[in-house]
Amino acid sequence: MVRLVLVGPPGAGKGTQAAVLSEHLKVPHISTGDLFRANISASTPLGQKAKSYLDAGELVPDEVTNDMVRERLAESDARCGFLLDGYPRNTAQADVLTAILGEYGVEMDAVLQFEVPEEELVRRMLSRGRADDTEDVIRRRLSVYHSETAPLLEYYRGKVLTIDAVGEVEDVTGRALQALPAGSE
Ligand code: B4P
Repeated sequence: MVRLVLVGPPGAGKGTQAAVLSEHLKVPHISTGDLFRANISASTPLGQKAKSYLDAGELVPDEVTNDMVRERLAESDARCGFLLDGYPRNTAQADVLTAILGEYGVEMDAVLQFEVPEEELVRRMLSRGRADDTEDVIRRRLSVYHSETAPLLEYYRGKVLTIDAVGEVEDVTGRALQALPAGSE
């Protein structure tokens, strides 16, 4: 049983690694980006609130995101661990996550930080070509990462495991699994 947060700039491969790691570690993969995109595709009220923010590369307002995560973490499969991909994205969200986990009497085990040089991030996102992968929006998302999300590394000081995320997907997975605390699998 392990409770992990994945942090990294847009395009670092959080979603890619989270999918593989959740299989290895047998915990659910909870991606706020995927939850927003599913709600946008289904035109739910939540999706309608989130769409303009994703389109602009801005963070969706914290109250919308926090409520969505609180509901997801209340599901029974999250009782035995989880892998949070893309949440928290700022220190205010991290405070809410700490409070939610406190209600269950648990805390995060570790934060995996994926490091990739900026030119490689841009190359990956442009070749992926998602709706929010245009040059202007990518630039905005990178800037939001540096100002809003990078401070989480200080917030979670002592729990951060830094992974070199350049190279083949399976090599990055191997590095992440090796870095995890004993007993995570
Ligand atoms: P996310 O969905 O979290 O997306 P991301 O950061 O762009 O991508 P990720 O790092 O997961 O990269 P991926 O594996 O796909 O966020 C999108 C938007 O949602 C945000 O801008 C924001 O608006 C909103 N949002 C999400 N969470 C939020 C929150 N908590 N609060 C507020 N708003 C929130 O990989 C990228 C590409 O690289 C892929 O094409 C992949 O195939 C490729 N790749 C992966 N690993 C590779 C490797 N080792 N080598 C080469 N290519 C690789």
